[in-house]
Amino acid sequence: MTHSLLRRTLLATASAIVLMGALLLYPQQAQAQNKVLLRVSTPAVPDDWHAKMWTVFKDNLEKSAPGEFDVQINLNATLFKQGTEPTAMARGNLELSSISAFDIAKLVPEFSIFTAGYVITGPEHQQKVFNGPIGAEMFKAVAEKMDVTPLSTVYLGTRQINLRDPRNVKVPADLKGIKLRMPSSKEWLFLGEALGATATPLAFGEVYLGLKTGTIDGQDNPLPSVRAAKFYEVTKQIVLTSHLVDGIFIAISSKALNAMTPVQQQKVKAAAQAASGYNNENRLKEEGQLVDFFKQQGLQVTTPDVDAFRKSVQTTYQNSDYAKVWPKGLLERINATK
Ligand code: KDO
Repeated sequence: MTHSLLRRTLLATASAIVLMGALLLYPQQAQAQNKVLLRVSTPAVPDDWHAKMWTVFKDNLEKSAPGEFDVQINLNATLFKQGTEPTAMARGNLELSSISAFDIAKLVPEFSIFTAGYVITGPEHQQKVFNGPIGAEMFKAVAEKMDVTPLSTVYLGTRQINLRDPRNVKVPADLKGIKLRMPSSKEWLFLGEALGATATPLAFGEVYLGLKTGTIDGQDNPLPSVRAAKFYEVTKQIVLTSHLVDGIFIAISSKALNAMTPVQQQKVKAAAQAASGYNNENRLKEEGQLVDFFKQQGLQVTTPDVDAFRKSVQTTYQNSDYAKVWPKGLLERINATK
């Protein structure tokens, strides 16, 4: 053996010994490096069910695959701005989020059928549609066009209108001139306009202040989110329009999913199901109890002519460009799903 070869062999042996020593001394750090990183980003506030469900997701994975995953939960849109999550996931900068039909419709236009008011009729209908053949077809298109894979359907709740100042609202015309905050995309703004209001874009995190200062006259959200984000502190009325049975989808970057073993993929899917199950059960229960809570807080809770809202919103969508890209017969199939 030449002198230099001997030196290199000795050096390699020494580094191997140092590495083995480090692994023995710091097994946790070594393990952390091998863990599958799952970063979660959501605009949800900590006290909302679809924020808490991520802890269920994390705990479920920790039980089924101890030490295999490093789940990092980021709430309040601190990691990615609301609505930018799908792009971040497709680029590999984010692994998980809960994405809305509105986010999806930007890239999968036919998905806009689920952004239309009064299409899905209730939480059960929602689960049946998305857990059946329609969901399978639509999710396939999502995976193909967006590089993200939906894992489960989360009931966000039924959206209601929430106003800063009380107003007699019976039909859409009664919302004329109302600056109704909607999330920032044209699909959301269209829904606000279809309700008869002047839709004003604003991120979820800015709504409380907007209501407080009066830069907006109202907002729409499901009742559990009105409670969790404390919008009832800065508003005086809830109008029960029930205009959108809203769903979000726990989705994972396809790149991240494909890098896992089949067993890990199954465990991640099961954890997503457990998380949405937890949300759906608790949110539904709470949604049924909140009218009393808001009344106790001094808010007026009123019921408009929901049929008038339904007719007007449905006609607006049917006559829009959105309906032109809905696959033939899809609306009828959704309506027939029981
Ligand atoms: C909202 O901004 O009004 C909305 O309800 C839209 C949903 O798609 C979802 O992003 C939700 O906010 C956030 O998760 C905060 O609850």
